[in-house]
Amino acid sequence: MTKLTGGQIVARALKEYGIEYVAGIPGHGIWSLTDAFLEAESEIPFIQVFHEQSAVHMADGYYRVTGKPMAAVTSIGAGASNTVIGLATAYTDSTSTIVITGGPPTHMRGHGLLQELERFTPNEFPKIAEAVSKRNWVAQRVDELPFIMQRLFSAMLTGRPGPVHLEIPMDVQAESADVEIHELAKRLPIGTAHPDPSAIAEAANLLGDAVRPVIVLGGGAITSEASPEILALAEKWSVPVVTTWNGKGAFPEDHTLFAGAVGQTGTPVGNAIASSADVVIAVGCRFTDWSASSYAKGVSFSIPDSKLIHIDLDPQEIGKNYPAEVGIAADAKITVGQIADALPEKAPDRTEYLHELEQKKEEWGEQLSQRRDSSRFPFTSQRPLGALRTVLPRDAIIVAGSGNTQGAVKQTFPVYEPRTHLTAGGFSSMGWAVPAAIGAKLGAPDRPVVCVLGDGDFLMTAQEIGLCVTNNIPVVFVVQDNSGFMSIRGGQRKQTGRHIGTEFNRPDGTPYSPDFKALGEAFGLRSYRVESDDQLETTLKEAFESNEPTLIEVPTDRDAAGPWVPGWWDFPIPEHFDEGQAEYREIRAKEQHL
Ligand SMILES: Cc1ncc(C[n+]2csc(CCOP(=O)(O)OP(=O)(O)O)c2C)c(N)n1
Ligand SMILES: [Mg+2]
Repeated sequence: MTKLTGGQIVARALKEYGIEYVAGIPGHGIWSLTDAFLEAESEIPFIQVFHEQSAVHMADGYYRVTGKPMAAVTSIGAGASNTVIGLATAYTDSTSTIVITGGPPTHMRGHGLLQELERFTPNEFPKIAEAVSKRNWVAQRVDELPFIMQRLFSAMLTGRPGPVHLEIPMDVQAESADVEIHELAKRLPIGTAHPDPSAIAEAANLLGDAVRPVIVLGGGAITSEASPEILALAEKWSVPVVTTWNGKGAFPEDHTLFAGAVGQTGTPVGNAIASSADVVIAVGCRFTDWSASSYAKGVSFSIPDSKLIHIDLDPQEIGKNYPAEVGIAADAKITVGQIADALPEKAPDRTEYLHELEQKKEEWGEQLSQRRDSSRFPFTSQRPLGALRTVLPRDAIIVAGSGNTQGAVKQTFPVYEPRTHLTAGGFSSMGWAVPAAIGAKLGAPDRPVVCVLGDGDFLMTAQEIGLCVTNNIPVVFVVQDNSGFMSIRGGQRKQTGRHIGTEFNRPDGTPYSPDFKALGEAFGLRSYRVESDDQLETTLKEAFESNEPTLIEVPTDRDAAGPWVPGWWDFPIPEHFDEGQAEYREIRAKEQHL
């Protein structure tokens, strides 16, 4: 037993349980905890950010690259409230991060002290955090903190990953007790959930008879490290593979069996193959409206009549959006391996199916090249991505912002390894990419990390580029400047034929952009503005060779189209707009989720 303060207990547990970095902003509500990071037994590098949202996004990016959690720490009230979008993004995409916030002292609760939310019930922040975390604690006593810390790690490291939140009242951080940090290994199960043998037999049977099977990979395929087993299954049984946003990277995109992305901004090939399959094997994929084209039959999927083998660690995902012929609530890596083993040795002849796939890919390649290889200036959304792919090694990490770049990266920038493509897919939070890329580089210091994002997304957390200088983290930021939220303007025009609040303009109506190169310089980054098409590759090369924090502004045509939209997305059109109404109603009538 050792006499430790609450702050010391939490800091020691974080260190003993393997946390390598803590990010955050100290305030009076968390001083007793942050102070403990100065002591040898609980010393953890502290990365001081400029906005608490970024601390959580940074931990999220770090997790997506390493599979290991990192912690974010904030003060009480205002600082804590700034973490909500970070938690929500991590929760939606199932990434494990720890958020620790200070809270009002237990003897002060409800008195409306500085930064306390209390007008409905005393100390209300934990209620807000509840909705955006996998599990959530408010410590009541200092001597329960060792228990809380092992429960917190248990929640993050078992089952479906997700962010956890702990609030520690200021008095609980400061008081001490005789305690021991619990041994984590004795609080965690060995291994993971294996599939039911009868489910494997059924899946192998169904797949055994399939004529046009397809594998759909979601983020869970990456989380469970299932890529080698997926590759073996696809090759053994000649099954084409499509990926969702978060599944991108789970399968090498230069493989003959790779069909493309699926969904609204998937590819025509991915959607054609997935929607015409007779058997769909979904791995760690929850079938979001985005990946499933709002469930309109025949666009991205046709389930039914396609028969679904659905593998997910979370049983609640089985049957949520599509009925499953075989639902398997188990670890994806083990399950896919067992299904492959259960199939006969001799693969069926799929010459015709694979020939069709190859032809469709050729056509798509030609279509893609029109925007990717275009020399128009200002650039298309795709041209810088084509250039980046030629400059970067296979294992480089790309972090995509919201807006046009997110879909354009999915379609235009092939990746070959898991954890090399990061996107805040499910919550699509603007402001996520900059700090997530910094977290990614912390997790993979020896590999190039590029963050490609729009001007709008960048301006939500642009200040964090300063962290690359204060902590010597050489991320390259490629900012696509098109003076506005152009993806949203595109959507507005499609919906109602007009637009509002999406162009950045001066009072006289001319486009407005801050000087991003100057902004990069102001923060101490190596900075460029690409002034012509022929400067693009050389600038990118120079940036990566310098191995310094770098910002590259790429002027992007406001009217250059974003990604192609081969799928569909259900956004209701106001009834007084006739145009598009009939088409909207017609496709909506094909939705299969109800
Ligand atoms: C926090 C947040 N607010 C609003 C949105 C809705 N939204 C999605 S993309 C986008 C515009 C993105 O603009 P920019 O980053 O410049 O990319 P562009 O569309 O111009 O390529 C908006 C407002 C969002 N995803 N996240
Ligand atoms: Mg923009």
